[in-house]
Amino acid sequence: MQLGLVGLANAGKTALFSLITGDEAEVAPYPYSTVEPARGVADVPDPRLDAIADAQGIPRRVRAQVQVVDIAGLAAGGRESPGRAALARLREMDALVHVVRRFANAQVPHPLERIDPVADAEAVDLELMAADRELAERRLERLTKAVRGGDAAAQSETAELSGVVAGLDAGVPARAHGSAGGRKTALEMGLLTAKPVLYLANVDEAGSPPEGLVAHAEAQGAHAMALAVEVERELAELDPEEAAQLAQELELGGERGAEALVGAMYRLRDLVTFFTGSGPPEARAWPIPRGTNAATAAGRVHTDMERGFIRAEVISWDALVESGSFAAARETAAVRLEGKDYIVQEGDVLEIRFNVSD
Ligand SMILES: Nc1nc2c(ncn2[C@@H]2O[C@H](COP(=O)(O)OP(=O)(O)O)[C@@H](O)[C@H]2O)c(=O)[nH]1
Ligand SMILES: [Mg+2]
Repeated sequence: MQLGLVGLANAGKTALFSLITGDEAEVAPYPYSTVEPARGVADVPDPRLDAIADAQGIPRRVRAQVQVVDIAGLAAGGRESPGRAALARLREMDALVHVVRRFANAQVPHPLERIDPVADAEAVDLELMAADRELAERRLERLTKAVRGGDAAAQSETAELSGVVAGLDAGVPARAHGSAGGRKTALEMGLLTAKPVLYLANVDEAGSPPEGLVAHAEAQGAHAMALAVEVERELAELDPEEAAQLAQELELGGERGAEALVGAMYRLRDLVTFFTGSGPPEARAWPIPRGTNAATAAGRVHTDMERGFIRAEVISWDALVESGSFAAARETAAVRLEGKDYIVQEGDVLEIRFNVSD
């Protein structure tokens, strides 16, 4: 999964990038402190994976990963339109995190000299919608010839896309478009406002996202969360125990930092996690779309496993931890045998039986 960070200058995108990837990128109070897009990888923390590995004495744990891209040159705040290169990179993303400033800091200039999360979110969304409109218009133009020639697919795409464009003109992001067909067309052609988005209010200290921002997100079927990025960055410097204690004093809550963000992204993309690791050498977490069957899930691990899929031994992670080992769980009949059509559930541990003869 590739996650793109968007937002006004100085909203805290690069700060968030370093927090979740652990990479030190240049965080500075200037517009365009980000010159080149920074790419990083965020490990998805998952205590269940550690529990599975600990219970069975498995030394190696492989966490799921999310690619994060901090893209420069986008949405200067209405004074300049976003660069083409930045837009093209954004189109490759699976989902967006829209960072909105909610922190007060006189040393950090705001490009529009205000602290107004909703207005900021709207300003950036407007630019993204304008960019989408341009791309959609170009696509429609390219379709005209085929439409006149009677090409049915081109005709239906044109109808769907025209609807999306009319919505954009009325200030409706493609993800909030009324027709499912239109949303699908928009997503497939990489329209930015069709992508799943998480609005992240970058706050001074613990708190909820501003109500207005929550409403702005919900109007599009999206979500909003709050994160004190700078505080989290300071906590990340401390050793885990100190950090946990300080977090408690600051009332930052249970889910924090990268964990909170990644958790929200998983809910946004409707992903579930299954595990492999019925014994050494490694236990591994695998994110898949909810509703994926066992054969397709096996294919994530190895194409041979899907091709030669026979069946899967399945146990929920907590039952496995309780049993202490896959072998013990088999004896108590806690392990089920499932076929290729079994829908993999959140927290399942899978041992895949497969056979490829050639
Ligand atoms: N007080 C405060 N300052 C922040 C916070 N997040 C970022 N900053 C500061 O704001 C400035 C710009 O942040 P940066 O991540 O470079 O913004 P970007 O332009 O969106 O990438 C930096 O000086 C950060 O230290 C925050 O939560 N609180
Ligand atoms: Mg930056």
